[in-house]
Amino acid sequence: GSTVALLRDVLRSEATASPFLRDLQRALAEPPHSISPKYFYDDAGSRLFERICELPEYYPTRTETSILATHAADIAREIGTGCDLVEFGAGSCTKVRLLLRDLQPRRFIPIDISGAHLEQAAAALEREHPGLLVLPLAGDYTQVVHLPPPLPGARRVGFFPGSTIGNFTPSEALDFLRSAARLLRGGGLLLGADLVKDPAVLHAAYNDAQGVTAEFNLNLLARANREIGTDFDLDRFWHSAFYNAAERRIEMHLVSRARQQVHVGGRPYLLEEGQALHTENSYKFGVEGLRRLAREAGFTPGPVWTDPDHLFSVHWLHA
Ligand code: AVJ
Repeated sequence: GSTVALLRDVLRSEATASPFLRDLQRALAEPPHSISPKYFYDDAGSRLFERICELPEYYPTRTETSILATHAADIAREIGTGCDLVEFGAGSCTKVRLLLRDLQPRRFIPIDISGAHLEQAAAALEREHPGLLVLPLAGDYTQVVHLPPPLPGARRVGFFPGSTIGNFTPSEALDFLRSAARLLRGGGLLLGADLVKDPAVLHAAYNDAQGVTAEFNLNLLARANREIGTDFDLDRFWHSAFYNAAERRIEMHLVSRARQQVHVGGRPYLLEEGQALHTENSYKFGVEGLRRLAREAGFTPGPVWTDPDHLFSVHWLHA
């Protein structure tokens, strides 16, 4: 009996050693029923996100890409060549490619939570740019980042595109920017931020006709089934995304279609019909509001680049 009990305890503590399991249990057990969007990005989720970036309704990627392509020379003139470049949440390293020719960094350190995806992207980048030192770091940049010491004489420059800053609450964004300012002291941060706009445009971007965003959202449950042995029936949840104007954010939720029981880490959880698991916030910004936030975090805001329709903004912030 006691051997079995001991074994059960070991298995349980091993099971709860998974942060995903722990966070999912917490989200189901008590309000606020919310979980970090970082759990979207396993390999399947990273691939789904790449498909989102190509959707006709999802304007941010296309718009930021055109801003970076149009102003690369200008941006490089502000930043200066020869920096030690660090990207937070680099994914497939697509956007940085637009800057490399003009920026000529001495080294590129992409950080991403999706390790296998990152390794491939880093290897491809090194093949395309012989002479560029690429040092991929697999990990969660919302936790403490341990960077190698900066190259002698090179300023550290951060790159945080995609408006991923919008995934943080305002106070988390301030914390993140504060630590970034500390990490990048003497250099700066090139930051992409999505702008407040017509709610209909926002709504369409997170409710695409092909249902890729829905699949991306539901992948959180599929991933839980694959990795931590949960028993979610994906057909019993629907994708909800709407603009919360008061908070200036898109919210994504997974809503239970019926009263149902699910098992997470061996424990049962009862979900009511209509009960929502909040999976993501995507805050939208005003140019001035973002500069104010950056200043509060210890940066000195420099130039801002936008597109003609003012959909998206790219900020150079001196650290
Ligand atoms: C990667 C956080 C910038 O908020 O627009 C896309 C993620 N979620 N569609 C965003 C996302 C749904 C995206 N970020």
